[in-house]
Amino acid sequence: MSTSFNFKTILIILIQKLSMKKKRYSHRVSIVMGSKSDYSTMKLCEKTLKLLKINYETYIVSAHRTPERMFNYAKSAESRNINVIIAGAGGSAHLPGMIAALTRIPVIGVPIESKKLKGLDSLLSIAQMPKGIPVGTVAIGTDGAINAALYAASIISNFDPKIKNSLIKWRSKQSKSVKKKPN
Ligand code: AIR
Repeated sequence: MSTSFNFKTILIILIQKLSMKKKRYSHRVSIVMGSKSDYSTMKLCEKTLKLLKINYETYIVSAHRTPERMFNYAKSAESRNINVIIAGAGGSAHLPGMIAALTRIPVIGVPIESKKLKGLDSLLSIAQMPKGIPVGTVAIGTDGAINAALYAASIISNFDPKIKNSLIKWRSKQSKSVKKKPN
């Protein structure tokens, strides 16, 4: 009787631990963007994270249009065990800087290519953060979205050997794909 009780207790504890572990690592990277119109760029971020087998979540959060959503999102990121935030925004792009101000989690900003200034406005808004609150800024548009995912992978690879492996493999595949001659 007592042996079966002990067995049951151990089993329950094991199941709880396993599910907690799964929950803890369910979303390593959080992708946010100021508008649905940014998704054609930011989906490359998702695609790259998928290739690297990194779990992510994706939301639309606008610093200007949904300021309360932004506040709640940034404030809850740490308790949701997010390791890196990737924030894409265009035009007067406050989103990455505002999120970085609200959380200690590293924020990578992706300047979205705007129609009017081709993303120069987004780039300067994101990169020119005054000292005190940093935002890691990548290139304008799709190159930036892909590099943001790779950069997030580099950060996570410091403490996760599986992601380290995926990243090393990804890089080696990339090197092998480059031909020695152009013709
Ligand atoms: N944006 C939305 N709220 C604040 C900012 N900066 C940005 C979006 C998008 C751009 O405004 O990130 O790149 C244009 O958004 P929309 O919805 O007009 O296409």
